[in-house]
Amino acid sequence: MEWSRFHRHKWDQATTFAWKNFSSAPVRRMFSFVTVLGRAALPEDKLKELTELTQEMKSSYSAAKICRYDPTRRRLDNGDYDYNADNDLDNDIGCIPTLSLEPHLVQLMATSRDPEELRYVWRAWRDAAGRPLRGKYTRFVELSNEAARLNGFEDAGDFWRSDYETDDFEDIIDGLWAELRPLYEQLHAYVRRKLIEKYGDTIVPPRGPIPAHLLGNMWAQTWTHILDLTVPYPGRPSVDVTNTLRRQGYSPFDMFRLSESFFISLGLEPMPSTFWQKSLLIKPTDRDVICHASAWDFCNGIDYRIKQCTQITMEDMITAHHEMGHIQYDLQYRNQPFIFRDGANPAFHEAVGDVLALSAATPSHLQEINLLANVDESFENDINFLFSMALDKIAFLPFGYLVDKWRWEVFSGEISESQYNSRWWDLRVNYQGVSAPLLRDEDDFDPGAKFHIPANVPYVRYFVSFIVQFQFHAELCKAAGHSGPLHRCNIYRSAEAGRLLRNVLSLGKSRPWPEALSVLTSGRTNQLEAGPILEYFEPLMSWLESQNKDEFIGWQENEAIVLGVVSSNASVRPFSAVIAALKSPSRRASLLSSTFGLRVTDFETSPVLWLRSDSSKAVQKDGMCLREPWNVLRNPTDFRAQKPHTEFT
Ligand code: KAF
Ligand code: ZN
Repeated sequence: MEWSRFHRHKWDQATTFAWKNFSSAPVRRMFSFVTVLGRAALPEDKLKELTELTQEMKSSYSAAKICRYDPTRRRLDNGDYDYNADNDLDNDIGCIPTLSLEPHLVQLMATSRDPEELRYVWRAWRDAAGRPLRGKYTRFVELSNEAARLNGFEDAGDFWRSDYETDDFEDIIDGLWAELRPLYEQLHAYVRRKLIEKYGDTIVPPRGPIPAHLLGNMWAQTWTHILDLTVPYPGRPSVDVTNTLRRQGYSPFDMFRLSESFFISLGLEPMPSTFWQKSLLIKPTDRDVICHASAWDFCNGIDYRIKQCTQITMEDMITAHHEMGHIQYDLQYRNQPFIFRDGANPAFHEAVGDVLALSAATPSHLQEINLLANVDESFENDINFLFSMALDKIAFLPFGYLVDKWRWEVFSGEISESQYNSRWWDLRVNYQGVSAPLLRDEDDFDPGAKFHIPANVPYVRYFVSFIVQFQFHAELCKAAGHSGPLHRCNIYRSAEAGRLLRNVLSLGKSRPWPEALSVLTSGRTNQLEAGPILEYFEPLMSWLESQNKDEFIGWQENEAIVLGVVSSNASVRPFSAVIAALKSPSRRASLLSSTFGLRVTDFETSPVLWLRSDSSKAVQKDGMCLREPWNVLRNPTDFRAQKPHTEFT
């Protein structure tokens, strides 16, 4: 609040100038930033409400805990876990929710290979963290939009996109995704096949989206934790050094020191002493803290801190580099005027640490720092390495895109409150090709179970970061004199690479980001380009294509047999109801994940009710199998016996 008052005061002063006519471009640029008030434009009472709302959402998310999985809990006849019984997730007698996201659920999702347990955890987390936020989020959207409009933007999404200082930002993003989608689809098809080998084709549909609980991550956003199930050439040294870190007795501090030493090797800044004194690198046991990693610049030139509930894993070692990248950027632009002490755009800020991690995670570097032994540069080892990088960098892309696609549409009103969850799942299915492992409806609020939604941190920055970091990597490798394939490059100890990186970072936000890219590329380009990330993964792309020769690429929505069709104009939007039965519960649920906002009850005993707006794809006659986007169930007679459910007409 105090900051808002101060900001408004500065704004009052700044707007008295006819700054658009100033001759100095940097000064005009400064004014263009100071004269945007953001949420401080709201009247005091609403500003207070919005601030408190954000705070409440964040604390609620961070305090969420769930109960341990109990495999003895009641099951249905078909062996499916009976989630509706006794509401036992909420009030199970004797159950005290003790498991928190970090570290328990992160680890569970990463290591459990029991689909029932995974599905329980997946659901329980969304019940605990997402659902309670739904009402608050609706109000939050209203207030955010109001603030954005007071600043002259169309809505809060428009305001967020203005960070990128370009009118065709959405087209740029769309174009990049179109270039990368074929690679994603190849990875998706290959991983799906491996998951079928593990879990069988009743859980994983051969031509459908992948159930979201099987990918080793709570949001299916990166898939590195299923490397053991998917590794192209098993029986070779694992590029995941988690066990080695533990064996060698690494502490969280050691991991950050290791990361720091990479920065120093490039001639960049060491962390100031206050960083080591004041950072919180281990989760405290006596209170709830916001565990999601973050990096803080106290803007006084001395105090910089990281907060991270660090576990001894390779993933957290990479995250340590990521967070330290934020601090390094802060340090590099600290001599800029206050208003320019920021990333060229938000994606640049997210990219810095990842750029170093691209080198730090190479087998040759891990070998150099004694975390990996005997990896020769064979084709098979290269593919194993590239594949593990793809489970991180390529698997992430559609998620990095869709989170804000959802929010932009929510802010613009294109997604109404009654569609929050169903539209979320439309995007999840369409972009990621993943499906909910069980029924979702509009009492759920699955977007809210991802940190950045309650914490109100824009997300497309990570999508852009994942692209631009490969542009950085390519240029720094060139500066370092690297020859050979891009994925083998390691810039460790290259003063030249360090100098180039420093030149870009020290600009802060003083110039528009295309100019920063121009500095990076010695004038070759000032645009975001997918070329370098595609070049990096080219050997893997060819390999995947050959592996997927007989594979169905892409995904159709799940398979169903239609038992009946009913229509209605009674609800807010006209819809058709398709009564369908699915072969397995998980398929039935993922099918329902793209419903249209009506609650479906009694779904355990009755055939599934599937709702679609009438504008969408064709619906067929009773008793027929749907074709696109669904295909024929292999054994439809299983379901013929079931009576169509028509009480919904
Ligand atoms: C990135 C890399 C690998 C995997 C996945 C990601 C995406 C994303 C995620 O879903 O986990 N990564 C993060 O959220 C890392 C945290 C952070 O460093 O980006 C952090 C997010 C945050 C936390 C609290 C308040 C605001 C933002 N960002 C920063 O700490 C930060 C951002 C800009 C400048 C300085 C620091
Ligand atoms: Zn970050």
